[in-house]
Amino acid sequence: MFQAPFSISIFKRAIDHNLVKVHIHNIRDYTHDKHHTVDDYAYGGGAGMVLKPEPIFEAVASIKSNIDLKEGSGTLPIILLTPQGRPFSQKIALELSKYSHLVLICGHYEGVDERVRQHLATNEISIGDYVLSGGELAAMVVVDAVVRLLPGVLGSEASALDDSHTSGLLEYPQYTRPEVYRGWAVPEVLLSGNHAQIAKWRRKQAILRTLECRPELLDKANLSPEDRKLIDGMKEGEDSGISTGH
Ligand code: 4H7
Repeated sequence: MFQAPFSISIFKRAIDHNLVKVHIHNIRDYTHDKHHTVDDYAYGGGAGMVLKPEPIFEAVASIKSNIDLKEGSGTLPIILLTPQGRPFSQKIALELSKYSHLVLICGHYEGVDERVRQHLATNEISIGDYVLSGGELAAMVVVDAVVRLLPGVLGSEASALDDSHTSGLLEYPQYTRPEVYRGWAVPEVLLSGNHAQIAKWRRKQAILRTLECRPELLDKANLSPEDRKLIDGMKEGEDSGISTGH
């Protein structure tokens, strides 16, 4: 399940250039019985199976023993992907990108013994308020968001800083050729070559879009007094032109 995403595009480049290493561990390899049992019935009854603590604790212990944490790099986050975790965000991605190593634990199809949560995991993260059949996709989402923040992974360092959610705003609209498609023209200003005007237009569009689609983001966004003025102007008039077409 992890092979495909990690073998293409940005990941492949990052891994090939030794900017990051991704190791996949199967908790079945940390069992001692003939059938490599990783789950068992839930105490108290009920339909679902529960992942046993031993293989997960042993897997993490083995992984830890192979990690050489450099002086000062401090702790090793052991992250459990779970619906009850801290809601994942760009801010958390940025925090995680500072660590030399991360361990992510994925429950698969079933729940995880509570002792893993309480005594092994150092963090719990949820990628959103929905249920997944396993933690793998959630782990890949977290790894993708973190890896693209690592130095050298994106083509230019500027790209990650420009991202939606880094600034606290949504991204401005983008256009490429043709100049007119089915009668829909690219905004004039983008063809003008006036970079100051273009930057201003983009800032305004990012704010408009955020106001329209995710107004709650504006409260936390890093905005200049000029931006604030712009927003107050947009909020006032009914015909402020707020429409992003959604
Ligand atoms: C840990 C505990 C993450 C992992 C329970 C994981 C959503 C998210 C999982 C579960 C996840 C998220 C077991 C809960 C199967 C759901 C049907 C894996 N789901 N599961 N149950 N939002 N599922 O980040």
